[in-house]
Amino acid sequence: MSYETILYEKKDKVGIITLNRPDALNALNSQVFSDLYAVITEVENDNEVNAVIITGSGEKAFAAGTDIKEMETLNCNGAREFALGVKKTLDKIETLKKPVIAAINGFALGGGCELAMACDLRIGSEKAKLGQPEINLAVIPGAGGTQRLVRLVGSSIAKGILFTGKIINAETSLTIGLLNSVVPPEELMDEAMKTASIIASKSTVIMGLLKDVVNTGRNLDLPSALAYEIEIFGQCFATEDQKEGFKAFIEKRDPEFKGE
Ligand code: DAK
Repeated sequence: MSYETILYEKKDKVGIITLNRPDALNALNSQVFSDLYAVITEVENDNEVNAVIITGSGEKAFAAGTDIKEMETLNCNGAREFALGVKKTLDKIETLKKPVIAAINGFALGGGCELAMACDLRIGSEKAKLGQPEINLAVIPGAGGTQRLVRLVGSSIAKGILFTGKIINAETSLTIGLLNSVVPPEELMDEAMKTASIIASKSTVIMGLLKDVVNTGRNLDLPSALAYEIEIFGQCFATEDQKEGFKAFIEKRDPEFKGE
């Protein structure tokens, strides 16, 4: 299927989504969110895709924010409606049973940073620039920026970023844990593909459970999260892949997972 504002290709069990509005620094308008929702649904139903990379087209930006020109005319109700559409898409990415990697090639600001934070891993080029500059526009982040950022880097550092609206570079983003790794720009997609391929080679059914346990547990108190982990650990033993994984280890061979 083809999409209006994004490009989508499949390579070795990895789905690569490219935000494709380079003239607007890949600003995220409602069509982008709608296209993203549709492509993630396509990935969800595609047994040939085990991991996803999201990146931006052009040399400057992953996404320089939600589309300010589109948002300018919104009233209160319109803003809430827009926010619900955005939330639906970011929730879809976060709850997708397949890991999603943001390959951040440049600006990831506002909604762009929020999109990256809804992904599971964030790999940045040395040119990546991240931030939540909404305060400069006299709005607050509306797509998880006040919540996911706090969970990722802690409330003190998050408040520094949110309250000043300052853009932070790749090195600082790595230091505070907002990025998982940083590589030269020309190596970004290779690095993202390398990580995605490792992930894609694992058992898809167990990977889905693993992502869910981490995400669900983050929203629970520790005793409940640990109890949930034990429950899902038990469920692993009801899968064919668990049996294959253990058998392959004992027989000193590579496992052949079926995702069952
Ligand atoms: N929206 C629309 N167009 C944008 C844009 C954006 N966020 N960012 C850049 N562009 C457009 C510019 O208008 C320009 O278009 P033309 O003038 O050529 O037509 C083109 O992209 C190139 O941008 P610049 O000429 O400005 O490029 P520079 O290299 O000089 O500057 C920059 C790059 C990234 C520093 C600058 O473009 C900039 O400051 N951009 C805005 C960054 C920003 O403030 N981002 C946060 C946006 S607010 C919500 C959900 C989410 C949010 C809020 C609510 N709900 C669900 C309710 C989030 C809000 C945001 O993300």
